[in-house]
Amino acid sequence: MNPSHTPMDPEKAVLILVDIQPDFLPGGSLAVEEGNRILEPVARLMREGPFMLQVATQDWHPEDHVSFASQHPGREPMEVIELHGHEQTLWPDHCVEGTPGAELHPDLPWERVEAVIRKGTSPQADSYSGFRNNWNPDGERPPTGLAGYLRERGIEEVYICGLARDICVRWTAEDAAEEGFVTRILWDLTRSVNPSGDDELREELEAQGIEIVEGAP
Ligand code: VGL
Ligand code: ZN
Repeated sequence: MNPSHTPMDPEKAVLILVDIQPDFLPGGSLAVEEGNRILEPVARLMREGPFMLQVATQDWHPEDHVSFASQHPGREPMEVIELHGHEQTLWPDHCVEGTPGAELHPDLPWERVEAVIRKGTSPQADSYSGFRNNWNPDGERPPTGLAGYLRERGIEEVYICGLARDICVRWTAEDAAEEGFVTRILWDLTRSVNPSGDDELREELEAQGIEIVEGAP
């Protein structure tokens, strides 16, 4: 870890594993370039890492989910529309509930994980962050309960890995920081949908007090 960071206290630290699912890996329907490269080091961290608590998020959409371009006649994946007053990227169909692409990736030791937060389960709203849904039709971002769960467990530090760095990892980190957790992204254990924006992303995250950790925590 970067020596400028306060050292971690394993008793107060959670590892959040974001959306490590086959649809986000090469060969999947919303494949993140090099997403497979994180699998081995993440598995090692889950087995041998210092964290007293591990939780996961799982993107889990109904087949008619509003984020799917297929639900918007004439639209293509990656187009941006306005939805409930905010920008919404339209995605290829992905992580449809109950399909193999939506499973927690079979190569990882999920038995170590105490809680799995499924998100994006409502047809009408997307959900990138593990802490709060994206905006619903009422213009609210309802909490998932994860912040309270972590606080009740005495957690003060949040370490985040998984996919995708520039979407769900980013939103999860921003909400964690806003909830008052010391928030660190395990940069090497994430990959972006759009890697060309990584330098800018890093600056924007650091400006919000989110720490970028390279190498092992
Ligand atoms: C994600 C786009 C759509 C992610 C989920 O896990 O980063 N990205 N749904
Ligand atoms: Zn999704």
